[in-house]
Amino acid sequence: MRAQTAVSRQPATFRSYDPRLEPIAAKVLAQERLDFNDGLSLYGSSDVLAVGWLANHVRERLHGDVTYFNVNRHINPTNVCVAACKLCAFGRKKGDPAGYTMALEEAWETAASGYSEAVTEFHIVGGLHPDLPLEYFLDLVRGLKERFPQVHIKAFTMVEVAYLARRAKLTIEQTLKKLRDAGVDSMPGGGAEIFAARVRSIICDHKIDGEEWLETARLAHKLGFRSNATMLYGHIENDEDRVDHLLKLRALQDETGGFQTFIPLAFHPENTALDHLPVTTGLTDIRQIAVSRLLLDNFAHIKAYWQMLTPKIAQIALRFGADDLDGTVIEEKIYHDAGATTPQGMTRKELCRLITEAGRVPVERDTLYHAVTRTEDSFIVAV
Ligand code: V47
Repeated sequence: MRAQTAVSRQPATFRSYDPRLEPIAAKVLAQERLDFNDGLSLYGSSDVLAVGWLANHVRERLHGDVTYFNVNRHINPTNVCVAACKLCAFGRKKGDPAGYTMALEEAWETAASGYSEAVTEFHIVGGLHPDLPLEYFLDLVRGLKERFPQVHIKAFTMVEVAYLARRAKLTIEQTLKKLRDAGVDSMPGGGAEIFAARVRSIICDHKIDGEEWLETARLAHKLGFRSNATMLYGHIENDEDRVDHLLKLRALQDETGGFQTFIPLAFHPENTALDHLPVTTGLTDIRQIAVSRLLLDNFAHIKAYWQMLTPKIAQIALRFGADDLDGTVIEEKIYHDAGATTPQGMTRKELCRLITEAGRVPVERDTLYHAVTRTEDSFIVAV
């Protein structure tokens, strides 16, 4: 993909009042890999603009001004969940009146509503339901493929895959193959949270541990799935935990090359068991985008997920290392249950305006980052 003329590029000279950033800048400009201590210095520096300059340098080297978005719809088939993660405001115990589970027909109908925006991706995640068998999810995916054969199905986090495998008494590999045969095309990045065991045992004690998350992603990549990766920040983790998380993802990416996009997710405390924690600030969010871009030198894309960051911060992130805004995201639930005040969806036009006003060039993509060209009545050729 070629960027348009680089009228919006930054000046070529790095400057910082923080001497700790000088050796890091030298490495970044020479395209050398940053290490653990560099990561700590990037988190610790008060010169966030200089950190952002470096991240933007890498972003423009990789993508020029191109900024990706897609037209997607979220489907959350159930919020019933055996886990009781302190970080989560979405999950409900079985029997809770606020719990829901969609009948298959209902899930397919949900997929169809909003389809006029010519959705190219269904993003499907949900709770770890104690009774729904693997067959329910296979039927769900098969039914979607039958009805919407051209829509890419990005479904089930590594946590869900591991849980489905355990319940079906299958190996992870067998489960992944069944999901693939049913029509799952790729996998979203959720459930990674923070890999550090100390933090994980507090915020999401009931989930698979970090090693299992990474192993499930490894197996998925070996079977040919592409997936994303996330990191939940802004709760009880420290800078070491964040750097550790990013470097573990980088090491796996060196091995498999299967990750497409990294998405830092800011913790939203409202309605969670951690609601005494403050929400993240704008600079923390922006710095997280920048550090991710700099440490994850083998990830093609860094996503500023506007639903979580707010459109305003996500727009600024486009000049701090991010090259992707995610999508129209019709009907987001997980963040809105945790108090997000952003709209539950945005139109293509609104996304393009955010990108253009940041001096970038909007490119609609499909899930695998092929450019999407639309005809007059809105369907779609991926090239
Ligand atoms: O795994 C849950 C996080 C994730 C809260 O792959 C919370 O393209 C903040 O993974 N505050 C789900 N975060 C969302 C996700 C995602 C989003 C957009 C794009 C992609 C992609 C993936 O949301 C969960 C968890 O890490 N989460 N509760 C909360 N209270």
